Amino acid sequence: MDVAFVSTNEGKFREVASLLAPFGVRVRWSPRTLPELQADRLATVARAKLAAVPASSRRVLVEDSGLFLEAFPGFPGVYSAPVYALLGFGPILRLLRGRTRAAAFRTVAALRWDGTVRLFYGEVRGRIALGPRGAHGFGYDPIFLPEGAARTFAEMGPAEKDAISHRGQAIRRAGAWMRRRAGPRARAVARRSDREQM
Ligand code: ITT
Repeated sequence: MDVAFVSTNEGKFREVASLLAPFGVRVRWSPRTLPELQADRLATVARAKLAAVPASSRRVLVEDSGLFLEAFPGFPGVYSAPVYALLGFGPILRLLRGRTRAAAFRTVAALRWDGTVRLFYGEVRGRIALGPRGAHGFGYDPIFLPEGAARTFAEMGPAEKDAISHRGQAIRRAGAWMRRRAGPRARAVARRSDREQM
């Protein structure tokens, strides 16, 4: 089974494609810019992105993610993409001097599947490193240390990040739903592809 993933972010696409493969879901990347509603919740933005994809696309996945700093509730949050694009990490590292470095990444994935719309959530808690480290991943990965880890997401390989990340959790939930929804035939194909990977 196939799903279109609409996003301008190639880093997200790579993660989503490898997260959905074990569920027997092939992901086609549609790198379109969708209008981003100004709203204070990821779920509202994710729903609005999905609503902007023409109804003729019957199986579509989008997601909205963000980094949330405990010291500054809601920031950069839904504004994570423009804050990163315009300012990078510098201001975040400066703002956190002398404050709690606790943070979380959150994802809300929105799926349209043959007329049904479903949302799936994921969160990983952690803290902001003192400075950027590592070369993997994208966006804020070099400054995010997931709880219990001594390495940033950018110091981990993709599989290690996927196993614990906000996106990993949300997209695996979406994959499990699609597999259940698609019925026994698709489940058999997914089992075959699992065996082929072993
Ligand atoms: P689309 O809206 O086109 O999907 P985008 O990059 O604009 O792409 P978002 O609006 O969801 O996506 O912005 C989320 C931003 O948060 C993203 O651009 C990164 O800067 C950051 N971000 C989200 N997930 C991340 C992750 O796993 N690692 C590092 N940074 C992440």
